[in-house]
Amino acid sequence: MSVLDGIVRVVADSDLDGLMAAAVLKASKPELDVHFAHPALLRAGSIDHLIDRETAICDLPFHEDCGLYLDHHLTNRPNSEQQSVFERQGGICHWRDTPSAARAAYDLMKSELDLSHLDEVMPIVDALDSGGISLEDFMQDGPIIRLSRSLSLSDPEHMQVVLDQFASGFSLAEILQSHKSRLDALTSEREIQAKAVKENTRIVDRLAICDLSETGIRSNGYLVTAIAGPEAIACCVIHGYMDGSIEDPNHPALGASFYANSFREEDNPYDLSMLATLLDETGGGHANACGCRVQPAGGANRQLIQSDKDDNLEKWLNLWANRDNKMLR
Ligand SMILES: [Mn+2]
Repeated sequence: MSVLDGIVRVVADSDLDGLMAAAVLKASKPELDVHFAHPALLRAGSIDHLIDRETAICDLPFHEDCGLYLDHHLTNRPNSEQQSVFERQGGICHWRDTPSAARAAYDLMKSELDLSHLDEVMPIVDALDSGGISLEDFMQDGPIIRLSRSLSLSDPEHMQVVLDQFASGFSLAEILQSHKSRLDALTSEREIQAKAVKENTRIVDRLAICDLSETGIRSNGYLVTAIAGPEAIACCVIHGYMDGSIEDPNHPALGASFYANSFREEDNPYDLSMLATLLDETGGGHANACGCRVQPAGGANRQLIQSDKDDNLEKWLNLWANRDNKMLR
């Protein structure tokens, strides 16, 4: 008996954590068919056709029709009523308060099979997914950090290759070596990102706001907060395109990600997911890392216009201004 009995496919988030969680499952059951997605796609129902009792969902929002649910995001956790209905219908819920979904998958499977080839990479997956990377390691931009940056829905083939390598027992060194030229190119890409972040970031009321919309450049929170410095408690990164779509990885919808500045000495006391869910009911994630799509002002159901971004930003900043009353965890 395995928890994967009856599971034939996996839908996982398209970052290193989602990929590693899927790799852990695929190590146990190599014939699993793995699809990568992102939270907004799942919440919008765009991948409902992939989700039934034969599907495991990893590192993504809960879906009541799946067979195995594996995650660690607080805002994704099914409530006890949802969970008991799900379990009565045969679903397995493995939501754990772990630093990564990969860790939750690893803990679930470790008694079934030998996962020791992943022991070296797991602590780094945990750290990357939970703000545990030191400023020094981040600035170093080592090969694993670059590998994590190389993963994107716009290159699904690369994701499948890396997935298969981790699932089939390759060592971390072999995997990094096999992608050397791709990873080397990401060193210079980061210099371009850093320049764009420097040019487009302002600090308002201790929130670093980095607007990369319409540029095609993306940045994670680590880079923005490293550049903003300790004055910023958190950051808001705006990315994507006003006429973009959540369905198009090369022209994504206008969205915002919120990250705590994990390089500061004090822990962030605020629940940033309140910002991510303030205007977008499909927004969410962790208290320290979350995101949402920019919404039409006034909640209307229409195409975005130029002023919507500023409208959303103003509302986020209003809530942020009251953070000591409204956003403490
Ligand atoms: Mn995760």
